[in-house]
Amino acid sequence: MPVQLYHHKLSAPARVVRIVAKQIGLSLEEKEIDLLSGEHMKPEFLAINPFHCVPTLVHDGFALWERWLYWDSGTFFSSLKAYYMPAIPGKSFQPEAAELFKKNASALDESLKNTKYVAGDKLSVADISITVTVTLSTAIGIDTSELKNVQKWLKQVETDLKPSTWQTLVIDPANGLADLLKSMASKSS
Ligand SMILES: N[C@@H](CCC(=O)N[C@@H](CS)C(=O)NCC(=O)O)C(=O)O
Repeated sequence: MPVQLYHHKLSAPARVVRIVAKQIGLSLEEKEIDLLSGEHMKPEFLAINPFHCVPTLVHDGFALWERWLYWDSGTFFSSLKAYYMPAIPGKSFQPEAAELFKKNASALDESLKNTKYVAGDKLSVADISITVTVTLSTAIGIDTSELKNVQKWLKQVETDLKPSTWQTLVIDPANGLADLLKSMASKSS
């Protein structure tokens, strides 16, 4: 069964995969997704990749898009920073970035329907990275309590961490940063 690549010919990250495949001699069955007409938002593609982006590789029923640490750093935590960073020079929080963050959190929730941890059935660094992002968002006041799979997964990560780590390295510093940001943002209003 050939490796399938869902892509768009003008997509920069999708071209990276196509270039690497050529370099290593991997033949791909390329399937173009029409991003402009919204084909990536159709149920058929969402069933493959709930994050609806290209490039997406599929092999023998296994779908792979960006890895979780990359997603947290490039997409999820970035959307949280876009919400709160303007407060640091004393401006206000950016509500439209919070909306984007919540959309990303919903896609995470969708993915956690199928797996115990973000990357499968074992705790990984990606769970810890994404936990830090979600708990910081909660401390800052972005409500994701309705995301049941995310909440269940957070409880699991809390249980898995060594005693006291959750409080001292997850919750307390998140609240500390949130308090600082709120005081800076309020100075601007
Ligand atoms: N960090 C991702 C970015 C993927 C990405 O943003 N792809 C764009 C096309 S260049 C896309 O599919 N956008 C549609 C969407 O995200 O809904 C990666 O490198 O794979």
